[in-house]
Amino acid sequence: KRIETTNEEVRKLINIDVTLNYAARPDVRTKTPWDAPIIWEGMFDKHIYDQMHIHLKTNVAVTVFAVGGYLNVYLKTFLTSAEKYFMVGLPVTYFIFSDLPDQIPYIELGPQREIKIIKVERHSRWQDVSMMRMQTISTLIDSEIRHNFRYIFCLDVDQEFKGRFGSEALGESVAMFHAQFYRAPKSRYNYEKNPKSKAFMKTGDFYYHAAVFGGTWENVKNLTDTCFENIVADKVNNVEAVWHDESHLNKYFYLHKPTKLLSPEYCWNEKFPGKDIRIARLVWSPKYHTSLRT
Ligand code: 2GW
Ligand code: MN
Repeated sequence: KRIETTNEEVRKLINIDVTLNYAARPDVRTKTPWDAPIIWEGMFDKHIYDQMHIHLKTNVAVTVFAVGGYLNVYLKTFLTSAEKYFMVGLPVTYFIFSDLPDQIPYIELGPQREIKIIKVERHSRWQDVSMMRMQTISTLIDSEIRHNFRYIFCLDVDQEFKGRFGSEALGESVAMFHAQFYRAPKSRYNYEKNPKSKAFMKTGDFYYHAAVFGGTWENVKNLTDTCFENIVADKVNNVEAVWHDESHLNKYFYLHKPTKLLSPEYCWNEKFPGKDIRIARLVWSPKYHTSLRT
């Protein structure tokens, strides 16, 4: 088990992000107005990041939900591709939440990598499957992650890794640009427009994708608790944000600025024209809505 205080101090002393080369990508936005880096291919030295994180004994918890039909359709591709590209060289534990734990496929894992399976109930509404993840993740942080891990990434299962998604993506509080909106005017963002919802916002910084978020366990704990409280308050008031947990996540990141942003390389839709995208690291898997959303 790691010693939290020591690691905390080390983390503050060594800020690897000072090695980022912002000038390497004059073609895209590489910093937010509050000076958080936006990570693009060409800006970072992967060896510096990996060596530093190995030295710091960094480990990463991943949470992923595979409930109902999503288990058979997406989980195997997600896991096998993650083993090839996600935080290779670092200890990673996948926490897989499923209502069908017996049906989770066998996957060969690399050294220092493990899978933990947690049974969850299947909510009858798919909107609740998605939204209730916030509560489930928060509970897992309390019971397990805070004692054993420094970082956590919370990921949708309907995605496939196709390129390095490495330690350069780790940070205190990490948000993901939504591939569909990163070049769009703010007026097109899917912010919640109903003032009765806790997710309501008139303006914001960017539009974030809930398929990828992460950070230190402390920050993700605060995020999942806040989003879940707001989701419950909406239920009490009989309203539901149009984009569910993603609407609440966007409100959270507007009020609590992320310290690192991932360019759309880190969650890309290969059907979009990718003029700025030199490498697709994680891509959206196809949707089968008519058969799965029932
Ligand atoms: C979700 C919607 C419709 C039918 C099924 C499900 C479903 C989702 C399911 O049957 N089983 C399941 O395990 N899930 C989990 O919830 C799974 O991990 C999946 O990746 C995640 C979010 O659902 P998904 O991927 O179908 O939603 P997207 O790709 O449209 O995602 C965005 O919007 C969602 C809210 O509507 C979430 O915020 C999500 O994080 C966003 O990427
Ligand atoms: Mn998804």
